[in-house]
Amino acid sequence: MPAELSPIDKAKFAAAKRAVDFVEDGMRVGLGTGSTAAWMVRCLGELVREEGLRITGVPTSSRTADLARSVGITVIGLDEAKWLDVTIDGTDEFDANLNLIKGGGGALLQEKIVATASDQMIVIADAAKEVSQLGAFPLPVEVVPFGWQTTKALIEETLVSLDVLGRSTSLRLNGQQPFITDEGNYIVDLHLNRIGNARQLALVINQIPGVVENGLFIDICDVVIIGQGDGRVELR
Ligand code: ABF
Repeated sequence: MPAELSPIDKAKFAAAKRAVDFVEDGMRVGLGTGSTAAWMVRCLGELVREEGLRITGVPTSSRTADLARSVGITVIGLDEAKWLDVTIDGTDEFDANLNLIKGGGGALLQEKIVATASDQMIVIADAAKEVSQLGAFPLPVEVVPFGWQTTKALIEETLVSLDVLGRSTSLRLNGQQPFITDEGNYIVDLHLNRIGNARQLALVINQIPGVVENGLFIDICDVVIIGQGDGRVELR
């Protein structure tokens, strides 16, 4: 373990280190985005460089692609890989059913496409990401820039019709400008406090024209590896 890590980084590192045990020679691996996933990419890079592990990585963001190349991982696109053995990614929240809110880092669309195209999705998280009910973390929704205000209004109407609590929405900004995803889209964050029926919400939001994808990952994750500040890990 790298020296001088804060307890939270020790937890993220511990989860990441355990996750790479699932990666075998010759595998095609989906590489997640975020600070926890970055530890996993570094750990995989070490195995590639020092133990000759042969893998190909499919990154879920331009940031992860840059990091993966810099640590010696061969990077290919999803269409070249076609199907992946495993994807390892972080999360913003997970619940007891291993359902997730993702997308705080803005990469939810590629993350969902890549995870769905994998035999197995492993999530790595520190213990603070565990919740009894999803929704305290704002739910990211990726929308196309054309007519985004209309799309945002339709999302708000939908929340009212579903009687979802909270309901405030905000366009994600990067300084004074809209945050732009790798696909050139915007993100609307939904401040809901808690989500009663995550499966229904995920389906209904995706039916709104202008919505590309939402950050609810329902029945996609197979295993969560929870890291603790003292380096212990727990698998769910
Ligand atoms: C990605 O990175 C995202 O889906 C999630 O939003 C975020 C988690 O970041 P971190 O690991 O830095 O907490 O996994």
